[in-house]
Amino acid sequence: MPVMRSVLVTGALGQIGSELVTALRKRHGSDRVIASDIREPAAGVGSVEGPFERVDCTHIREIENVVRRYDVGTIYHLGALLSAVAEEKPRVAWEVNMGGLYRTLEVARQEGSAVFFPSSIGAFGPSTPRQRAPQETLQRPTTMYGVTKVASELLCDYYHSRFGLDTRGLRLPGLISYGAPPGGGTTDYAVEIFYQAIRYRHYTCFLRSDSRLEMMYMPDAIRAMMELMEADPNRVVHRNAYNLGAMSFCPSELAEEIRRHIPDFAIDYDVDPVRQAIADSWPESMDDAAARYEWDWKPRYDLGAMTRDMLEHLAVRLQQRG
Ligand code: AKB
Repeated sequence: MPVMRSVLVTGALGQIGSELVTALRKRHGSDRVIASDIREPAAGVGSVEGPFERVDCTHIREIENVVRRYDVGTIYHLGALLSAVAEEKPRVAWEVNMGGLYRTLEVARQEGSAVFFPSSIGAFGPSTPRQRAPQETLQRPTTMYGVTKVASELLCDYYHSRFGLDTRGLRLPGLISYGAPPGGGTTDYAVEIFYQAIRYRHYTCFLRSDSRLEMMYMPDAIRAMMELMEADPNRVVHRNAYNLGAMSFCPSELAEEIRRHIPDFAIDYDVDPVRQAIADSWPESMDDAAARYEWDWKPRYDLGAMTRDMLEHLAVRLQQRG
């Protein structure tokens, strides 16, 4: 029987990476999944019980060394800047998001590894239909984050058609989780609100009350990434990248849902013009029919189920932290 090649996760200490590493280690065994990040892990971080390597993805030798040393067959390349930070530092965003992906693809080409990369709802812009943005549609984003996401989709397509590389990606919506916090995204409000609701029964939101966006609970997103990478290659047509959806809501609706569990929870608004402009340029929802048809994607959490689960788990976590 052939020995399974290892899996490498870049950006493993981030919001997605920390949970993806845990899920992959459950599936393939701890020593088969290499966590890597530009930062060193804090002692006692659960997701790094297993091999960890410090890797700066803008340095090709650092990726190459790890991929060769561990015989990596699949790379989940998550190391990237999110939308609001990318607007603050567009030059760094280009270097990290594009430079990191380009070098990862080059190493994957040399070593015959498959690559997953996270595109985003941010790959769309104001000229994209706002409701149920189609799988194939206009993509003219107005943010540096969006520019890097569209360019990444195209670069992954190029490596697939030109070199036969197995590249696959998802246009992720805003992700909600109680593990590692997101850093510098436009949809981060939908995570912060839970922390503030439990701690203070109050949250000041940086987006307008009616800013509707596509969202997803992290367990669904992690399952989607793993299912996509395991999907039958003959069925994977829209590989770079699939629209992915689960629920679409605005801050006032999320607050209403939280109030079902915390009746005295209050929300007010202090709109950040930068993040509001980013949100206004994105569609409110995505049509994920291609993912459903080509690799049987189906979300498990809607707004009600996600809110219940978030509040339960986060309350326990915050109590443990004291
Ligand atoms: C962000 O807000 O930047 C991300 C995303 C939707 O890509 N969460």
